[in-house]
Amino acid sequence: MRTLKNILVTGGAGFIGVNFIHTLLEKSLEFTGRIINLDALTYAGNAASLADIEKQFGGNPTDKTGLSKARYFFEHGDICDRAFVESVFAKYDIDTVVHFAAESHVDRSILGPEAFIKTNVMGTFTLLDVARNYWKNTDGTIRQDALFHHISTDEVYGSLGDTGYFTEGTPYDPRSPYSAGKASSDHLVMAYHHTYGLPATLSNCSNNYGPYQFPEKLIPLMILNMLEGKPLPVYGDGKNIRDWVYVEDHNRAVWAIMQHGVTGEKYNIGGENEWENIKLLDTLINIVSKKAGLDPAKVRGTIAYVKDRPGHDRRYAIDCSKIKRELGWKREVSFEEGLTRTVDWYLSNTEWINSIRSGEYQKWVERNYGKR
Ligand code: NAD
Ligand code: TDX
Repeated sequence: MRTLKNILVTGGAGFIGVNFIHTLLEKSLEFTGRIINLDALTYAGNAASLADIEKQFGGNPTDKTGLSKARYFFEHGDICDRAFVESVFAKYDIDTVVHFAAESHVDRSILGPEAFIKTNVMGTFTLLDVARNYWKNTDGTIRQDALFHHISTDEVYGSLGDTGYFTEGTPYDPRSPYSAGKASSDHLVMAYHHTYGLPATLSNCSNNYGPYQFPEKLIPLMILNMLEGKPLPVYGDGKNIRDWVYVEDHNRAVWAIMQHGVTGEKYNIGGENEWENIKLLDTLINIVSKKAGLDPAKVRGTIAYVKDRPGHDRRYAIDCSKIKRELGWKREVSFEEGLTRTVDWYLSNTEWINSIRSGEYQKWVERNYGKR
């Protein structure tokens, strides 16, 4: 088992990163080290999601009394900014990177691909190169007790027909600017492993859902639109299929890889839980209606079939037998349970939602950190 001390979490203010930090610090997954969250706070990052963590574990690294006990530090900045990333490695003596930071929404990548190439490709390159230099031994080799874990997606494998699954050996066939950028970053990670000996692992996960997800993605968007009586936009015929995994199950898999995964290996993570979008929406309508006292028939009446997403991948389905077999991971949260927890979270976190939807939160970021 690896002993991880100073973990740099990139994108720790985003959906999966926030959940990762909560899980690691609050559920004591045999972790006693420090977390350094490096995040640019784009529209998708939210420092408020970690206010409780900041309070309980936070500290200022320059404050001598804070340094001894604090286990959580926030560094605002861009992964493309080499000098900044180098300074963070040196300041905290980083020995582990778990790289979540990315532009993550497919629809935005179609409207404006540039930010995706910058962050997902150039940002990943910058991090890899800084890690390679920082972890270099005097003889030019790279220390092997460090780790760079890269978070990727099942979308790099392309689109499936009615049958079959993505395995770790499935050739890459990305079809959106988002997945092309992620595929590119995956190749860079493996290239740094093979060429320079960088100790790296990689995971490709299916669609996540759970608390703190930005309400542009299918599940939170639909929950909030139902509560606000807005139309529920379904792309195309609604029969595209995604494999859904609860965010905590994904993060436990990431942690298992970080502790026990073999460097140079990639691991698929999935929920073994395929749903047509329209059937998922039907289930969600039942749960939300019951909890919020809405009439499900009326809510169903607000479903609006809209123009399809260009190049919309038809089906994703992950074969995750490798991580189950080799690292003993398995999904713990059923879809019913996970959806119920998610709906409960969106019903009780109105302040978080309102600050995002009203634009107040971005104004706060600009006041505190300046415009990006
Ligand atoms: P998200 O969009 O919710 O969060 C991304 C975070 O990265 C934000 O906090 C944002 O501020 C930060 N960020 C963006 N650009 C940055 C930059 N240049 N420098 C520093 N920080 C920057 O994304 P998410 O859903 O939490 O996804 C996290 C990772 O997991 C991504 O790499 C994504 O590709 C991958 N992934 C996501 C899913 C999913 O269903 N959400 C599934 C599989 C893999
Ligand atoms: O309004 C909508 N209507 C709709 O029908 C939205 C936002 C989505 N959809 C469809 C498109 C997809 O078939 O629902 C499905 C899920 O869409 P998204 O939530 O946008 O996710 P997806 O495109 O599948 O990508 C997600 O999973 C893989 C994440 O956003 C990626 O970051 C991750 O890599």
